[in-house]
Amino acid sequence: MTQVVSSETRDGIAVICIDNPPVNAASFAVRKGLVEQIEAFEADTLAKVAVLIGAGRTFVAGADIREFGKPPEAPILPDVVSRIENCAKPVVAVIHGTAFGGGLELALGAHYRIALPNAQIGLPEVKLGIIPGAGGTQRLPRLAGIEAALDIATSGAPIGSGKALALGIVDTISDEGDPKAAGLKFAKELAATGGSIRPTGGLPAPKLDSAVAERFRHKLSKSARGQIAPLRCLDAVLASATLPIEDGLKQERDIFIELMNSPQREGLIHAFLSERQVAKLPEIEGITPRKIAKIGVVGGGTMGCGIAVSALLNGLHVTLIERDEDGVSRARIGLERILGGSVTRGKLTADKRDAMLEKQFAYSTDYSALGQADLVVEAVFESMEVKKEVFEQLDQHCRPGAILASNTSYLDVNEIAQFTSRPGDVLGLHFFSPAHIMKLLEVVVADKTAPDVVATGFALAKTLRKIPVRAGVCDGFIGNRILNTYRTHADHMVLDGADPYQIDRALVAAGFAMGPFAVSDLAGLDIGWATRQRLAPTRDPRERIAKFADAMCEQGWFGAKTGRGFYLHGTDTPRGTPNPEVLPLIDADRAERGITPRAFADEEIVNRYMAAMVNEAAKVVGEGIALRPLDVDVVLLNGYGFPRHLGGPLHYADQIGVKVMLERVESYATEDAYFWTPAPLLQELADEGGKFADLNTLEKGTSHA
Ligand code: T1G
Repeated sequence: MTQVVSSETRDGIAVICIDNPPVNAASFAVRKGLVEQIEAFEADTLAKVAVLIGAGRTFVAGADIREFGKPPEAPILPDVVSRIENCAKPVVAVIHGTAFGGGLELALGAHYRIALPNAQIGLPEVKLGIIPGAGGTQRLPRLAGIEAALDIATSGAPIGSGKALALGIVDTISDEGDPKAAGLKFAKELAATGGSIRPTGGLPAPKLDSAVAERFRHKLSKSARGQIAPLRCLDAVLASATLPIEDGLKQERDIFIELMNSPQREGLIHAFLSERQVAKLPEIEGITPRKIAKIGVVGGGTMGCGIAVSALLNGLHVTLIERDEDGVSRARIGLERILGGSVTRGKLTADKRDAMLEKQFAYSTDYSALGQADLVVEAVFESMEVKKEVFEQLDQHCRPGAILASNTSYLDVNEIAQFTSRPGDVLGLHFFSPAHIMKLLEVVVADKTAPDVVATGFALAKTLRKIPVRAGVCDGFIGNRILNTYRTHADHMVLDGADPYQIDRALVAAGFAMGPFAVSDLAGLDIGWATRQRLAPTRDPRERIAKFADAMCEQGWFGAKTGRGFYLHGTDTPRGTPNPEVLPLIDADRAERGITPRAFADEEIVNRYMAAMVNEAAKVVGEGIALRPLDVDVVLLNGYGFPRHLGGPLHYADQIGVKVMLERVESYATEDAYFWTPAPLLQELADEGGKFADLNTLEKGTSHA
């Protein structure tokens, strides 16, 4: 068995190598091994300089997240970093891949740092609800200054090797190609010139500019939206300027431990691990996906263009089909607008865009152009008749083995599959708008979808750098089905007396990216209107459906795109200005129903909104539409602006307590028993004293349906 940390000394240089796949996380074994190897190096009179490298694709990506929540086992990381810093002979860290969090902190403990050109460094701890806990907030400002350290540590965003060099975080960028060669070359020169130790912690304290501190405090108090870690991180970094290093390190550790025990940390780690868990499905384990190099996209509207751009940017060949030449012209404009945006934002050079369009892209009005496609995504108008026409054409023109996917957001994929002679090759691929940016992809598995087609859906998501979540067939799949429920309840609260603006404010204060009415304005109020009309024929008479929203649509107010919705969207109207004509429409709806409006506290608004979401989410899991609670969490986090630090609706339900959630649902049910029918799974878990998290592990061949 290979040692997790090994060392090899030749010509006076000890190469200490961390080999803990996949990302060399600083687990207990790594920490212990590092201390042992540093001590051995110190004791070895033949070794003059030590080089610290990571095996495989990266240096150390951070502390081992899987150990969080367990009692820390000595040696803890801050002590390992100090041990390196206090080593009597020089230690050189060589960074390739990523040096994140504890990985960067280890490198800061070394006396010299070299980066390979591809290296990325960062302190992403705030994204996990904590702050750096092994000296990052004290040593980084001593090297790079307060402002740069604040930027890096409070945003959690990585920087590249060039910027790290400019900021003095690394000493040089090596073009040696591999970390060992780079380290040996640097160490030999160091040994030859008698280079000495250079502890980062011994550097003078950085200077504090109070204007910079205030700027960050102001920015973070706005952007943190309920998250504790970014502001606590600011406190820790600022302390580097005023406290001696030992006291600064102690304060950092105290804040770190406080945050490590916070529910926000649990929520953010749940989000991180769940986003990696969603693609692990027993159903596709060991199944080889089909090869995807050429894709077709049918429909050049917003969705089709977004999907085409996502595929192009990730190296696929794309043929886009439109109905006629006018359609092609519109698609061309749409596609070029999106790509133009990528060029403006510096994500793509104009040359690359031109080459991509020339070599990877084609338009056609003729389905026979899809003859060689490996997979086709249909993104046309949401009507079963239109889908039928398209899928019959695809069945006729696509080669055997090609995968036929629908981007429908709610239609029955089983029915769509029946329009072809090959239902095994059909699945839903539900992208979110804008499709070249949004990470979520619902992979909708119909009754007859073949396992290797499911596997290909997941493989395609990886190619497109998206987060795939398996969904079963039902109206709205996972996300839109749950959205439809909590959005309906937001309307109920308005009917009963809350105003839409209070609801939006309360939910933003709770950490949501946007409130439901602001979201509707952006998405287009006509979408909800169409859904209500579509569902009307099958609607149960007990269902409460607000009329004020229909009345708004009847006035032609579809939200942002028409300049008017719940809010006004004129170019010179301040953002978030309520449309003054909405409240009278709401009053009229209430009057017609004989409702005397009552006041809602913000807390009640949030509790009800969450309960509606959790209850429907529990139905979605109970019916097997989502495989596990974590799949629902990932969908709501990545497609619907659910606050990340709350971990997703079902993680949140566990935190509040399943019993409490059920009690809330039951108490609301006394006013509307139809809407608040408790989910059987919620009931079951509450009866058994269980948690949603208990259902997150799947055995092969099982489902919770
Ligand atoms: N600990 C344990 N496992 C980790 C890990 C970590 N830090 N980072 C990644 N993994 C696992 C991940 O779960 C997945 O496992 C596999 O590695 C590949 O990851 C004291 C407290 C490094 C850029 O926040 O940003 O240091 O699913 O699919 O796209 O101050 O992972 O295969 O079983 O994401 O190539 C700070 C988090 C920790 C880094 C690689 N560090 N990781 O991305 O692959 S806190 C981080 C990442 C800390 C100290 C503190 C990315 C990556 P599996 P992947 P990738």
